[in-house]
Amino acid sequence: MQQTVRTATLELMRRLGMCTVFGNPGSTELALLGDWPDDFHYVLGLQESAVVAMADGYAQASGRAAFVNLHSAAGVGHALGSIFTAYKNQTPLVITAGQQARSLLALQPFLGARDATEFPKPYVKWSCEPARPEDVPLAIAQAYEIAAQAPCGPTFVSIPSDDWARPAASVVHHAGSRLIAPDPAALSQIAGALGTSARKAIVFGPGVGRENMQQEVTALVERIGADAWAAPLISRDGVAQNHPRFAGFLPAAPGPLAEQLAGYDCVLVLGGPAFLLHVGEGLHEIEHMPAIFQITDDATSAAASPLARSVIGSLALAVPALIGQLDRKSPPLSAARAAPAVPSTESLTAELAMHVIARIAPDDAAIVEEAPSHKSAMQRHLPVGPNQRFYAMASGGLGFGFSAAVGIALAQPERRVIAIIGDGSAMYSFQGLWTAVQEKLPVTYVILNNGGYGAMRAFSRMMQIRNVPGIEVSGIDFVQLAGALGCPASRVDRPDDLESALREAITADGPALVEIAVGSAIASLYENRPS
Ligand SMILES: Cc1ncc(C[n+]2csc(CCOP(=O)(O)OP(=O)(O)O)c2C)c(N)n1
Repeated sequence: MQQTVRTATLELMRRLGMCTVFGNPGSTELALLGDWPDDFHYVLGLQESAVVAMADGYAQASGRAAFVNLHSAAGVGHALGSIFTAYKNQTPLVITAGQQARSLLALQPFLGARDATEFPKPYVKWSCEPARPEDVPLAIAQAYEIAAQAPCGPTFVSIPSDDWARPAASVVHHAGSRLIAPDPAALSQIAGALGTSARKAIVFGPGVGRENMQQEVTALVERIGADAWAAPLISRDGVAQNHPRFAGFLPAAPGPLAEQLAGYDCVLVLGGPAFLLHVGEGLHEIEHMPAIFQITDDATSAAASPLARSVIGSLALAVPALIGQLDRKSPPLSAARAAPAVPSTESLTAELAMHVIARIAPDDAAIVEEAPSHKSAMQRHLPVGPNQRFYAMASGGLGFGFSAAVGIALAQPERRVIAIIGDGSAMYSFQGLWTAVQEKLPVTYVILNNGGYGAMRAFSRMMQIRNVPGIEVSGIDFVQLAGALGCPASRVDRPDDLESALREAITADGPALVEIAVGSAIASLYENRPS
């Protein structure tokens, strides 16, 4: 039987393992979606920013590229914030969008996307509207390869609606190798520096989780007796936060960062930018940091870290090679890290909520965080264990966590996903809850409701800027919101009710939501030292 663009594309997607499609449909996508095959799962998101965030979570948790289908320019427009975040997260996504029929395009039609390939730039690695309909499957194969090559990220293909029915040939596609071999001489130099160093630190970035190298990096830390620090604004898990050598979270402010690293004579940054900064405080001080090496698969990020001596390579090759060059004898491990102090049970605080979640969360839970002013409470009281997973966004753009939790649960249904989300952040992609309900996913939403944008309150105080409008957000009833979308929900106003509400939500069959009234006390930002 003669293949069409549609059948050749579906065949390719099967071979690439992309049979889950995250989308929101319109008339320009119908020719793809009609007679939807039984072996494909269409995951409907009710707004495109939620669609892409779900796909981002799915791709991160499954470790492979996810497929997205959006509706022409308006759908891509809604999705742009999440595309920016996926780009910063270095998540491989093949994003497709419908385009008006080629036969109409010259007439400036309804739904026609002008300069469609330009619209998502610069936050896609590659963008294409194939010159001929029959080139669509090949464009998708190329989009997949480019998305999955380091540094991973989203790619974009715009597809005119009349292309799908046109004849096309099957695509011959052989997946390329994705690993980048580091320069052995440069690795020997790092091994030499670590070997002679008296006080060494390993800083693990999000690349460690992305490459699934948590165990190997932990073995390296143990082998050399280094302190293990989480990179500033870490967005994935790495060395377990209850490991005896875990030292804490580096701040995203250059002065405090330099202060934390001042006592070391050798620092090795693995899988992350060196360093992701948020505020400029003490910028000149980073010049006085100790010798810094980094191993990353992202040459552009390496170039933006002038202080570090960079080796470009995959951690999957670099870390075992480095371990092979080091002394065989590991220094003894100190006793396990002391458990964090128990927060007061007098009032209902984010600290107390984190403490209770830490106690009752399954030891293989996936924790999602998007509660900016409560980051340090989480870092103090909810240490991510060796079998747990952690996801946050690397971009600074809110709207990722709530929907990413849906994609993570779809990819790893055996894990309980616990999404800890601020009331402000929740409202950027609350539509994700509808999908979680429809798909019956084991996601527990914990909404820390402080009646507004706590991080903005904290920044205003830090920057001594007064009377800022638009940061108090009262009057949202999350229990009713969740109920309207079919999700069981409860609200906690007293410390005594916290544990039972959380236990119920964490053991629920499908999704559940707990809204916790944490009060509006202004949190301190960048106090990231563990207690
Ligand atoms: C898309 C987007 N819009 C606005 C901001 C600015 N912003 C940073 S933190 C924040 C408040 C978030 O509030 P919430 O989720 O309730 O967490 P809290 O800060 O109260 O802990 C806002 C609006 C942003 N980072 N991203």
